Amino acid sequence: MADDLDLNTLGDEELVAQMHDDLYDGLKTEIEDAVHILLNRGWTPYDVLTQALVEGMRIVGLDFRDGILFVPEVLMSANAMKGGMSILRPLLAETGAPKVGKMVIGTVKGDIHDIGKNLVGMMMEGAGFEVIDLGINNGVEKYLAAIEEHRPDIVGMSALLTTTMPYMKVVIDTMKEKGIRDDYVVLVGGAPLNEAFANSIGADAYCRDAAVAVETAKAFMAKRHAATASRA
Ligand code: B12
Repeated sequence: MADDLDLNTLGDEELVAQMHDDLYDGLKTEIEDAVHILLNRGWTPYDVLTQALVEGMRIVGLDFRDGILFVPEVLMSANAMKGGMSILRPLLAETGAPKVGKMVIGTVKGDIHDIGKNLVGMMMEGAGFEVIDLGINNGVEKYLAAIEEHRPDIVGMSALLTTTMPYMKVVIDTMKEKGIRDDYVVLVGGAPLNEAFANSIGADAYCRDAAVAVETAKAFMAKRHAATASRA
């Protein structure tokens, strides 16, 4: 962003376009300022997240794919995105509603991508779920320990690399071996996945984005509650 540009003087549309540029350039402070400005103008946290941040990151992703941006630059963008997300996170979680369910979520072993996972976690919190975030690079033992400790309803795994997505099957197979697979709903996501892959590894569902993750999780919770009620 040019030093003399005052973000406050921009209209909403221009400001969002400027945020896409600033995200591209990895300008964290500018992104944080712009998030505050939009919120002060009455934007919902969800709209700021999707229209300004997620859309900006999508553009970064395209140029990374095409070899126009490289890892250090994308890291700067990711850092700027996280700055914006940390402002929105408490606002999205502010529902005050009783907890709908509990989710353990993590990125699988060998994979350090966490923006998508974090978004899913934030949106799930916003929808009333308690979320235990295991972070990145999780081996099967981490998932098992978290399942044991937290007894979640849902286990979520994220993978952004074609080389790491097969690891999800390792986790599910180990759950089967231990006889606990059917006690949990397993949701998987990440850009290289699809429904066929999720079915092939024995997951309950693939979710293409955070909004679908929330809908899917709620649907599974409704089924679980119905099943518990019919047994009672
Ligand atoms: C940002 C980024 C990085 C950053 C990550 C920073 C961070 N803290 O996450 C950095 C620079 C570190 C990075 C590194 C690498 N990256 Co990278 N990265 C990306 C990029 C540009 C964007 C990913 C992203 O954040 N998207 C935005 C979020 C919002 O979307 P999302 O992750 O898909 O998540 C949504 C859904 O998938 C879903 N979802 C995701 N997880 C889950 C989990 C559950 C449970 C559910 C229900 C849903 C769900 O909901 C999310 C929200 O809507 C992608 C390109 C792309 N288009 O995906 C490449 C990409 C994933 N990276 C790629 C590569 C190759 C790498 C590196 C190997 C590069 C290198 N040569 O070193 C390393 C790998 C390091 C490692 N071991 O993990 C490739 C993967 C290719 C492949 N087929 O495997 C991609 C596709 C780029 C490309 N086209 O070449 N990367």
